[in-house]
Amino acid sequence: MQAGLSFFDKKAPTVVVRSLFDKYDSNGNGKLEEKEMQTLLEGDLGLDHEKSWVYFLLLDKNGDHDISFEEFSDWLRSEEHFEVLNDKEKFDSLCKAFNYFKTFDTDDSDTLDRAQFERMMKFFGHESINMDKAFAKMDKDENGKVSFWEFMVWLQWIPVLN
Ligand SMILES: [Ca+2]
Ligand SMILES: [Ca+2]
Ligand SMILES: [Ca+2]
Repeated sequence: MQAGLSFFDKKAPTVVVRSLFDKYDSNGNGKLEEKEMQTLLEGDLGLDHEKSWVYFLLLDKNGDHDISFEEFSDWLRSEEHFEVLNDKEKFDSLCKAFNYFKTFDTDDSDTLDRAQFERMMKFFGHESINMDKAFAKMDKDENGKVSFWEFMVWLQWIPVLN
């Protein structure tokens, strides 16, 4: 993990971010899928498989199971420096949140649709709120589903990248 930290830099020029992205995009399709991110997170940064998977979903802001260049760039420039991964307490919170999230993700898509969202909100005690408004607020990119990242932004248990 030590070596990897050097490429986190808020001011990293786009060309540097791009060359890193291209390096891991081994099939050259312009996005980093799970396997390619495993090379980075597990192979080069030394995360174990569980951490790598939860972290992958946290980086996948729109929840489509690919890391786009934009998502990759947001991450590298966030200066988050694996804070969540290196802090056991924070990572435990992340895992706990992930378990909640998956409880309501009944179709195992790693995103919550409108109905799943409503069940989740009721579980958290938000019975009488305007569900449409609340959904629109949590679904930051307005793609009709709540990603794990959007959920974590709402939950505010730990600081997550924006
Ligand atoms: Ca790829
Ligand atoms: Ca994505
Ligand atoms: Ca969304």
